[in-house]
Amino acid sequence: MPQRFPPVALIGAPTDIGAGHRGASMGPEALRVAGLAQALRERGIDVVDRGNLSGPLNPWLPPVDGYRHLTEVTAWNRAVMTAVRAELGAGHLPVLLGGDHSLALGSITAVAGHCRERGRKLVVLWFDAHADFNTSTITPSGNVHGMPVACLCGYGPRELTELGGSSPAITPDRIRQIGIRSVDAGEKRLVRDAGLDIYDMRYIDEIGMRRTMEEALEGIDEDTHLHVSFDVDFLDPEIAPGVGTTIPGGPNYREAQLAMEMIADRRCLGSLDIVELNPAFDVRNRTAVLTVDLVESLFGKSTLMRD
Ligand code: B3U
Ligand code: MN
Ligand code: MN
Repeated sequence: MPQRFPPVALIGAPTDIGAGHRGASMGPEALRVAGLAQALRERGIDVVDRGNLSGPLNPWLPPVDGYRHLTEVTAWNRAVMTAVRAELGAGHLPVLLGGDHSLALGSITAVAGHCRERGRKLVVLWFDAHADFNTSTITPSGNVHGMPVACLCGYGPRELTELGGSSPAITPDRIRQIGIRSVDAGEKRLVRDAGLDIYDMRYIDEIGMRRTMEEALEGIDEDTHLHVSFDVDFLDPEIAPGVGTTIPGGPNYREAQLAMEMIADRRCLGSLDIVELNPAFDVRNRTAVLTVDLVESLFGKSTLMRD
């Protein structure tokens, strides 16, 4: 039996407010042009595209007290949180089209609140080349897209850690990070202290994507709300050049597909972020097209063949 998905709501957040390069603001449109809604509809899923949220422009200023654009980042995340909360409340599956990864703060804060209210278990799978666990004192850049996991776990400015009221939004044991291969020196220490569950590229090289995903998916069942936060720079830059910060040595096409397919098999995807796609660095929209392909697998494209 193919999985029945609730209606999917696409929410565009066209901003690069937390990033170190301009251009992720064009991500939502690139995903639409690559046919995201159509691809999901062809899978029999109801899709409603809510269009784009609005928020402040990127003033492109240097960091203040360790943060670039904190006021604007907060405004965007409030908008994202409100939109994601509304979709979850209506029984929909929100898909956030970023935008840079700082926006995961808003979406995961909303998801965590929803799970708390409903007494549901939450697991976040964080696909990324980076741990995104910096704070204002250890960040090399001040860019908030390098900080959302730390903020969600309570390390950060009150504007962001208390976005949803209570802090922290989640505890580190809710998060499993996959594909990590670029962690800053101070960030490494903090990640270790917080006890984050990290399946880095070394681990994937050694035991393979299949066993990595089996471990990352352990304990996840149909009663779990699974949130996937997919930073496109997780992928190897050979196949996905359209991101601001390419880090060599990422998963190839088959490994990425397998990861998505193994998630689909669990049948508990509850919400999704697609972030850091940067069309300014892309080649003929191929990274957006690849991302749509992977999202189709996440929604069970190849499961049919095995049922
Ligand atoms: N860790 C670095 C770089 C970075 C994090 N996330 C992205 N880049 N995309 C930083 O600036 O925090
Ligand atoms: Mn990221
Ligand atoms: Mn990243």
